[in-house]
Amino acid sequence: MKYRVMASGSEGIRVMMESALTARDRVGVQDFVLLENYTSEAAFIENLRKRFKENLIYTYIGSVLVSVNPYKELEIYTKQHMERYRGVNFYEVSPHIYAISDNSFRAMRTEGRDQCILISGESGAGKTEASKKILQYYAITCPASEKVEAVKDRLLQSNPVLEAFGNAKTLRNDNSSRFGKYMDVQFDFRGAPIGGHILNYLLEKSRVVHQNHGERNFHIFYQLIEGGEEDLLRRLGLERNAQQYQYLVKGNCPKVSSINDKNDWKIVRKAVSVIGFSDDEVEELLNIIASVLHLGNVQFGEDEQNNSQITTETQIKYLARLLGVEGVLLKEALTHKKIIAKGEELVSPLNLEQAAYARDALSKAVYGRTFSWLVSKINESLSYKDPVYPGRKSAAVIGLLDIYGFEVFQNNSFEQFCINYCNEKLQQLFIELTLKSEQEEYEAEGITWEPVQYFNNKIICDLVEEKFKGIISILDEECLRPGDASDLTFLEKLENTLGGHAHFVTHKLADGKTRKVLGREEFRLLHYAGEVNYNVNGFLDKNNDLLFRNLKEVICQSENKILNKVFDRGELSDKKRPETAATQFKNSLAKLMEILMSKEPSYVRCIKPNDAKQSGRFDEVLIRHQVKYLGLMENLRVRRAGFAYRRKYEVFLQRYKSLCPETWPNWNGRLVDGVATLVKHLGYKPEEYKLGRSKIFIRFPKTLFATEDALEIRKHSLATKLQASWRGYA
Ligand code: AOV
Ligand code: MG
Repeated sequence: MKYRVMASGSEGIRVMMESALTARDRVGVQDFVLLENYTSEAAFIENLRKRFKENLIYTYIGSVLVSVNPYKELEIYTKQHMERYRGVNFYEVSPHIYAISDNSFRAMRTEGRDQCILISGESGAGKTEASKKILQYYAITCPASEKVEAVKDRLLQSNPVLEAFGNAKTLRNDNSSRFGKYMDVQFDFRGAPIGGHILNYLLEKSRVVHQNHGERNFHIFYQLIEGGEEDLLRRLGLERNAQQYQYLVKGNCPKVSSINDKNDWKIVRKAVSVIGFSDDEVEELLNIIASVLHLGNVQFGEDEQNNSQITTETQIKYLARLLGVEGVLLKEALTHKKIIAKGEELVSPLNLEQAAYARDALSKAVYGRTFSWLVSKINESLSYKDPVYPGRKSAAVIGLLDIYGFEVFQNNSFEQFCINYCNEKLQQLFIELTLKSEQEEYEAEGITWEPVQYFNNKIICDLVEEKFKGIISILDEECLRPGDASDLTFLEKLENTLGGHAHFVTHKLADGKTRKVLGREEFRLLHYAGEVNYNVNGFLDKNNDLLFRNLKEVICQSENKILNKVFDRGELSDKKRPETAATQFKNSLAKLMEILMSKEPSYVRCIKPNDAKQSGRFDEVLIRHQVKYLGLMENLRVRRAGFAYRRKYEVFLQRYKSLCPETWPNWNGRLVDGVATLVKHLGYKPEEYKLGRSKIFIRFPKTLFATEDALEIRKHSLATKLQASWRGYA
């Protein structure tokens, strides 16, 4: 900085000084661990900024990859780049998503342990792009055979399909994931990808029937309308004009400059055939998508008794044909409600509002379940079957987690509540696995060091999920309570139970001085990533997620094979109330945490550089906020206060024993003594390492580099000697 100020008077001097600046001054350090002033947030951000300006979007904190969304295509994802990272040690090449991918892959191969790569960051930060890059890396660099090629294709092609049906334009991201995705890539003993399995989490179904201003419905609707062939649209009874469809006009945003729906349609059509959907399945799938659009256009009028009546016969005609149901029954079910009380069927007419509600509930249910079918269909196509031993599982897996990022809108509802809760859980896992476990490991190994303080968001996870007094429990209680339960009584109960909690506020509890007063229907959660106000309107309904019985009956009779599979008649006789949406989500997240805990994790922490989705803009305030809540400074301090590398004694000795005459070819004493002898011979200085109970801890990466280099040299000179001796024989 000083140089620049001095030089500003004269261009000549400036250029000279500039060229005198080392590359490091210009591009910063590639691992934050190497920052001199590593406790300074300003230095951290400055390093990110320098690198971002040079299109260096990746930087490490030890083994954690920090990635800043460039919002432009960079020439760093070519095959040549992939080759550069293949089989190369983490620190020998510049930071890259491929380095993380390769590192996990090699760890899986050498240690035989399942891996997972956890990608986090707020909405639009680049998680989905990162996960796609990782998958591409495996598809291109891993060993292949004809059969494996087909699997690789299917793995890659699953993305456009799932994105078409599960992603949408939001105000935060033009291609926002509206479902959570965890994908296992399965490898065989040679390291070839042989299959995969996807777990999906809570799709934001409400988007099917409503979008906020400036947002869109799921991509597939626009793709079909823009790209669908003439005769296909004719068959489906659709017009090539999104404005015609009530479900597509709510956000007043039919076209997005960054999206080419027509082209995407072609990509998706190709992808479904690669995955192995039959023509019939594609037809039935599109029938469902078109039906949802027709359902949205079903309108109601009122008779003299204020009972609803359908006024749009054409839609019903199409619906009956596309869904394979009886039009009369569908009409009846859309305007009446059937309940069974004391073994007797009671049918009552619906008023206008109720009928619209029933129609939307049907659209959501149909779309949501079709999405789950889609995932199971993809899983079928990716599933690995050993040709010789059908029951045999893959040798190991690498899991990729790409969920919806933390999000705050003007109006936040049940969906944001679930999404942000999910992000809390992921942050909790990060804390458990990096900050906490790192410190615990030092303790267990008897290594002395200075503990680092960090904010543990467990308190917020508990606030949401604790039994009996967590928000989800209280919500469920209201959902199950007969009588006058409503969104507002839910809010009241929250106030009574959680008032005083450090991370929970409502208008009654806010002091008005320090916090903006909230609306009467709102509660605020102080998330690890920031404050979010949630409007309770619709919480009970979305959590109940119920479909009127007679609509279910009609759909269960559908001739559409997909619907027939996903709406099971058994449900109609099921007396037990299904789990609420939030509880299902909570349980599925708990299972996900278990899966992730059982694997060796790597982390990608994505940062969004600005809210305008623009390239080249580095909004410091926004970035500082993310650096803070992602806990990157704490992450760095733990890393620096500690040791960059740790290896079990036996692993360390095994790898490097050839470098010391006393440990080569075998060391017969205690492992710790062997390692001590070895590092003494290698000239490690006392401040460079520590010996724990079962592991050696190496403070700086450069120490290990030097040792790796020595090993390379030795291997090389051995090979040269061997060649020379062969030549001698010849
Ligand atoms: P997200 O997954 O983190 O948000 P995406 O991965 O969808 O965010 O990224 C948002 C957009 O940023 C993409 O559509 C690209 O235009 C751009 N982008 C991200 N990463 C890169 C990259 N490495 N190179 C070029 N452009 C990139 V969300 O799913 O909303 O939480 O729910
Ligand atoms: Mg995404």
